[in-house]
Amino acid sequence: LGRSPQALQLTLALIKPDAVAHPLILEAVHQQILSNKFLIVRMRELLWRKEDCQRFYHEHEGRFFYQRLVEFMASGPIRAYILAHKDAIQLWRTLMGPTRVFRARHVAPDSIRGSFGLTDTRNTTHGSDSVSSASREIAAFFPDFSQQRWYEEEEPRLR
Ligand code: RTP
Ligand code: MG
Repeated sequence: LGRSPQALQLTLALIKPDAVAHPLILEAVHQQILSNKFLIVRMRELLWRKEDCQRFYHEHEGRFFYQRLVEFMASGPIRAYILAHKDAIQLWRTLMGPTRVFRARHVAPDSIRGSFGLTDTRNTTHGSDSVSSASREIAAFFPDFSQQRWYEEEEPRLR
């Protein structure tokens, strides 16, 4: 059964340590979430251990930036959100802008990374890149949250 075109989708958004450390940037990113009418389904702040980062970024193991990425993500508190919206995954990634800061500043200067990104690694936010990664990442950060129950019971009421 296909899902209706208005259906809400869940995504995982992270505000990375560079942005959580700066109150004005943290607030600006949070305001982007609100002004784009995302529903904040869950939110928490946490400090990752290096092993958590290694697991989360497993797919990048061996890349030249892996070590600094893992160290950066464990360097201070991060904020995790489960966000709901129509096409939430794509919408959040569009709002973030390109990964690389030079590109973000030129191609999407008003995007979150274009506005606040410091370097290619310290780039303010993360967003799930597919339905399957959203599901895996939501489960990693919010193990008590039942996505199936949300889609079956909450989504039809909120739509
Ligand atoms: P993300 O997973 O964080 O949403 O970002 P993405 O898909 O746009 O980027 P990806 O290629 O998956 O890389 C994951 C994170 O690794 C860091 N990175 N540093 N050249 C570098 O120094 C570099 N390249 C990537 C970034 O923090 C990126 O978000
Ligand atoms: Mg990625």
